[in-house]
Amino acid sequence: MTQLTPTHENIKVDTGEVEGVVIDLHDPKLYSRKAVIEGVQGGFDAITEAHIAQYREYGFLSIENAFTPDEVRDGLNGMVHLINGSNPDFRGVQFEASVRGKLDTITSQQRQDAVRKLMWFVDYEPRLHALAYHPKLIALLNQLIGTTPIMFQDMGLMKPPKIGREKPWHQDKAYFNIDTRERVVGCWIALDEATVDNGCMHLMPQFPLRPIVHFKRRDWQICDTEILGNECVAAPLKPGGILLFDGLLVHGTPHNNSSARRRAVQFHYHGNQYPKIDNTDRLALFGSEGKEVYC
Ligand SMILES: O=C(O)CCC(=O)C(=O)O
Repeated sequence: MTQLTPTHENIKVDTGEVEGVVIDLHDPKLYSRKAVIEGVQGGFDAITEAHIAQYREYGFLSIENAFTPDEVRDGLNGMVHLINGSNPDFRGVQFEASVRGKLDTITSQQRQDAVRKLMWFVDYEPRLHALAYHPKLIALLNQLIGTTPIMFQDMGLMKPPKIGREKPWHQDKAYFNIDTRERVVGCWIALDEATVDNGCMHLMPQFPLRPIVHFKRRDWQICDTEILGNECVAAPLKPGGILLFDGLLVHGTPHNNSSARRRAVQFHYHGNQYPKIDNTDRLALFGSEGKEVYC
C-alpha cells in the first residue's frame, strides 16, 4: 500500500514510501518465532473434517503438495511471461523501489528479480487462472465458506532475493470493503520454496479473529507496539503448497535477506451473504477513531 509511481506507460514502481516518508527496515523482533508449522501432507485429498475444524479454530490450514509440479511450473511460466511484457495488454506489474530508473538497462533475468507484485492477472494468463479456479481448491473453499466462493483479488507476491521488503503485520479484511461477518479466505500458494529465511508467511493465531485497529506506518498495518512481545508461528511451504487463512487472521512476512527467490500467488475469495460496505464503515472498525492515522 505504499505509493506507486508510473514511470512510463506499462511500468509502475513501488516507491518504498508512505506519504513521502521512506519506509525503514523492520525490527527483527517483530518476527520472534515460537514454532514452525508443517503443512498437511498429501494435498487436497488428505483434508478431513478435523482439518476443517482446525481452520475454524485457529484461522488457517497449511497443505503441502496441493498443486502438482507441472501446475507449479506452468504457473511460474505464466508469471515470467507477464513480467517480460509478453502480453502487452497486461499492466499489473509493480517493480521494487530499488530498481527505479534502471529498468531499461537490466537483463531479463534481473527484471524477474526486480518485481514486487503482480495484480489482476487471471484474465490475462490462463496458467495462473487455472491455479485460482483449481476444482479441488474450489471444493475446499466451498466447505470453508459455506457457499460458492467468489474470487475477488489475485496477486503475485515476489519478495525478490535481498531486496524483497517486509509485508508488515495486518489483517486482510482491513483492506477490503466487505462486511466482517462475510467469510473471506486468503489462499497463498508457494511457487518457489518459501522458508523462514526468504520470507514465508508468519501468523499470530493467538490474536482473536476480530477487527484490530490499523495504522499507516511502513504500510497499512497493525502498530508494532501491539506485536512486539508476541511470538508467532512461521508457515514454510514447498512449491505447490498452499496456506488458507481467514480474512481476520493476523499475519505478515519479514524482509527476504536471503539469495533465494520467494515467488507466490495469493487469491482471495468471499461468500455472498452480506452487502458490500464502504470505506467509512471499514475504517470505523479498522482505522483509529474512524480515520487512517499514524502510530
Ligand atoms: O506474500 C507476502 O509477502 C505477504 C502477503 C500478504 O500478507 C498480503 O498481501 O496480504
